[in-house]
Amino acid sequence: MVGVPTPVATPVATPVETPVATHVATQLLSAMYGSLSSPNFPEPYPRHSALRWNISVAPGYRLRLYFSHFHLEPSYLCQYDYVQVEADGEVLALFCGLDQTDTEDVPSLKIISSPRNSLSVFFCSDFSDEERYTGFLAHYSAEDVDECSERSDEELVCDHFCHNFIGGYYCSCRYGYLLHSDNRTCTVECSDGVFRERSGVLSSVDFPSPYPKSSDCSYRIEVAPGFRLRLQFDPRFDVEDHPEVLCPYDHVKVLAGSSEFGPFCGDRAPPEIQTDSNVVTVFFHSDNSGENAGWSLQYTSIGSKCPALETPPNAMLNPVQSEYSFKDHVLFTCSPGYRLLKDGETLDHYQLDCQSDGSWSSSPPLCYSKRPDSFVLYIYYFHCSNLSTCICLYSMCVCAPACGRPARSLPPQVKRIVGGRGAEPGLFPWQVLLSVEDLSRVPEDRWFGSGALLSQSWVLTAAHVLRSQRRDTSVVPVAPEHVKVFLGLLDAGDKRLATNRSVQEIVLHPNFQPDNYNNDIALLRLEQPLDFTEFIRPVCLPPPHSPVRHNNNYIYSQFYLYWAKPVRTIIILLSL
Ligand SMILES: [Ca+2]
Ligand SMILES: [Ca+2]
Ligand SMILES: [Ca+2]
Repeated sequence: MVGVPTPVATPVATPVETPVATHVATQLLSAMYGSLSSPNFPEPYPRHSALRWNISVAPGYRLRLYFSHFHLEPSYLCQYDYVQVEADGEVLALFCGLDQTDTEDVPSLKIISSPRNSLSVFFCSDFSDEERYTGFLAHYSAEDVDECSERSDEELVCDHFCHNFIGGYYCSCRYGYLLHSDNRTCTVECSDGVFRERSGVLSSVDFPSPYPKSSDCSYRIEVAPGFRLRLQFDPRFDVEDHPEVLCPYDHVKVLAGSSEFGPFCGDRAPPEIQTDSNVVTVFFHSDNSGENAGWSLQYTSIGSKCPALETPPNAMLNPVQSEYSFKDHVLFTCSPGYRLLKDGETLDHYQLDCQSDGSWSSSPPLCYSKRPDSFVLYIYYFHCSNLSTCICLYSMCVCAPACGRPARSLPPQVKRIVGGRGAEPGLFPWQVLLSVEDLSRVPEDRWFGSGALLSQSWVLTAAHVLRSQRRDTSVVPVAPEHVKVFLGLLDAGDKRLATNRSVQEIVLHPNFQPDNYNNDIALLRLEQPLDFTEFIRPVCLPPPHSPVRHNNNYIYSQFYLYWAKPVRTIIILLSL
């Protein structure tokens, strides 16, 4: 073994060719000790001799050889007679003659040690002898190799503890480790357990002490759906690497959904990893060598954010936060004097949950006055984008172009109420022309009215426009099929370029009084929804609770619509 103190300093010897035409008698020796000698010993050895002893014992031993007698014909560089000791194809010693010279060696008291468990001795005599030479007598014995005190290459024989015994050795590991199947390295069981807390720390085993070898660890982090995991490595990062090849020995890998990060190795911590997943697996592989400190990381999870909530009129929400994320709840209650309405039911309170996908579990409820003639459906607006507005009717919300915005800005001389002045296209994109035509009556009923577009399907108009003409004061709407709606129209005399729609449903205010025009308000539902264009856009409803001038007093308006579930009718009330 390399580095073993050998009891003999073997001179550099040139392997000697076996004499030509001489038969080599080979003897195999496998006993743990024994002796060998030149032919006829102690009598002079014969000429033309060639003998080989191959000594081989069990692994875990090495062989020691020493000569108790040595008497061979001397010759320059041992060209005549000699003894050569070999092991593993290497010449360990070449001996000849009677005494040590500058060019020849004799065994004297030297002990030759084999590197491993075999040794070969070769004796050769040439065709002549000047004198009588008595040859040699040598002895060998097997001795244990202390593997624990010797190193193979740079590595210790055993990763943790080494136990030498005669003929072998074995390794054991510190508590908590397992001996790898290589019987040398100590590995760990590191793949069980799931991290379920919303944040935590995980690291290589024993961090920052060197991590175990020959290990494949996987760490699973699993938080509730709706959370996204973020990993931040400790700057003390040390995973065995290679200057040219990417992480061939040890590496960290992160798997998050379908995304993979890494492999990471070296002495620089990977950058922060923001995943889109609530389940992350960190894999760590180590090979059977090296001493590196390892890695540690902190993980955190962030819930999906829900859009900002606007408090509906007369409602209170709790808790009020600047932002809400997954698992947050908001409780709605109504101010005194108001009832909470949700999905057609009257409730004391209503809870919205911020869901895993970043949406609210429902639209906010409504609070309406306990007065019996109060509104039923409330159209409210909240921010959708810079260019559009979200309009919710009951719990159905759509993003629509922002209401009340002309396609072009109004010229300064034009007032909101235009007195006989021609308007440009797009200045009043919510303006609707209603054409009522009942040919079944005698005389035929035919008239025009105007309305304001509220949404893709709803038009606000006056009840007297859609009331069937009667002699009495009864209020009956005209048949929807007798009404035609024109939109994006500039000139009432030329409807060719206008968009038109049939009517599906007409709703007159139930308290419309034709004699004095009280509650002169009606709604009309289009058969097919509209696509908003430059010339077709909705008007704004008065925001709830905005001051409205009425009889020279400012009062608050409430303008609500409700899609009442069981009867599918729309009731509108403008309470002033
Ligand atoms: Ca000789
Ligand atoms: Ca041993
Ligand atoms: Ca390694």
